[in-house]
Amino acid sequence: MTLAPEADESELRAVFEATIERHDRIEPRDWMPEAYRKTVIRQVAQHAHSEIIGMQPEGNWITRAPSLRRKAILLAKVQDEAGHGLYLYSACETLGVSRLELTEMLINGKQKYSSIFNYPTLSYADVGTIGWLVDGAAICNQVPLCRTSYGPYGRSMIRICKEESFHQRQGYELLATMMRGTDEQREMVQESVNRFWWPALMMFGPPDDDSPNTAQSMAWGIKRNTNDDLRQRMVDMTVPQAKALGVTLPDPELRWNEERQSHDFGSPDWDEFKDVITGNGPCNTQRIAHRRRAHEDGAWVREAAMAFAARGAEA
Ligand code: FAQ
Repeated sequence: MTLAPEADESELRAVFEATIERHDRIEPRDWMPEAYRKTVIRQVAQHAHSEIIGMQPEGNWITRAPSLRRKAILLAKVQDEAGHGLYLYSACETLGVSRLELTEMLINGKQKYSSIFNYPTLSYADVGTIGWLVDGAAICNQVPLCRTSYGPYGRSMIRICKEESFHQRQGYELLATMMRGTDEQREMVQESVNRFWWPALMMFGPPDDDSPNTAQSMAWGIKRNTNDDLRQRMVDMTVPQAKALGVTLPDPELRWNEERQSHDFGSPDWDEFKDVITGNGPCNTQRIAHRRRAHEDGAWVREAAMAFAARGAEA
């Protein structure tokens, strides 16, 4: 519906609410409440930062990949994550904030990125585990986001999810290959899964009754599921895959619940989660220092590109 330019705020709000009610999209030039704009910027920026910081743990292994084939796969995957970050920064820019401002908020600690990327990658099995569990969690969380209410975010999710599915398959394939190898390789996989299982479940955010943003974000259609719903979906999806791989998920409370037709499982260490998201995880300092250094080292490229564009505009 098109409104006259003099439409007052209550009319604009009614159009916004009707759009949300119909599960339709809010587009960049539509009127939206300031709090909606802020929430989408917060979530999309955090998502973009995660993709960019998320290149570091796996990037750590590119020069030490065990074969040319594994190196080519890993390089392509890490480049995909960079692409995801860039689509998401572009989606965020449609809300009136620049990529430079977003990057500065990341390196100044004013915006978050996913807790998972503050854990170290200690063996090549971690490359497989990240693909299987971290990309697996990302897919569970992001497939519903293809229907998020903010148009540019939902559309960017469609391609990102296709690529994340491929990433998950390559992680699973790497682990399956190692599980068919030597005892030492099988131990490397199990040790890696032991370290990543709980942090992967933390990716879905705090429990619903401790999640300040979920209710409003669901009402606005920004989020389509709660944190606990998606965590449950991840556990139910992963248990049969773990069985097929031959690895044990490190949770003594994990069991099938016939009545709920779902798995019961233990609780992640939420104190550890809080430490990690407040900057005190094992690799927070290193990750931000690395990103800051890359940003500073790239200053001359940005300056040269701006000067070139300005010269083009004068001509
Ligand atoms: N890490 O009220 P809620 C990937 C914060 S996938 C850090 O529940 P919300 C692909 C939250 O921001 C990973 N912080 O918040 C890849 C809030 O703090 P704030 C990225 C977290 O937003 C794979 C506070 O806690 N995916 O990168 C986390 O409603 C492999 C309270 O929480 C996305 O970002 C956390 N895990 O729900 C790349 C998906 N959880 O901002 C490389 C989109 C919560 O008020 C390699 N995001 N917090 O200061 C979302 O779906 C949501 O934002 C949630 C959090 C579910 C993450």
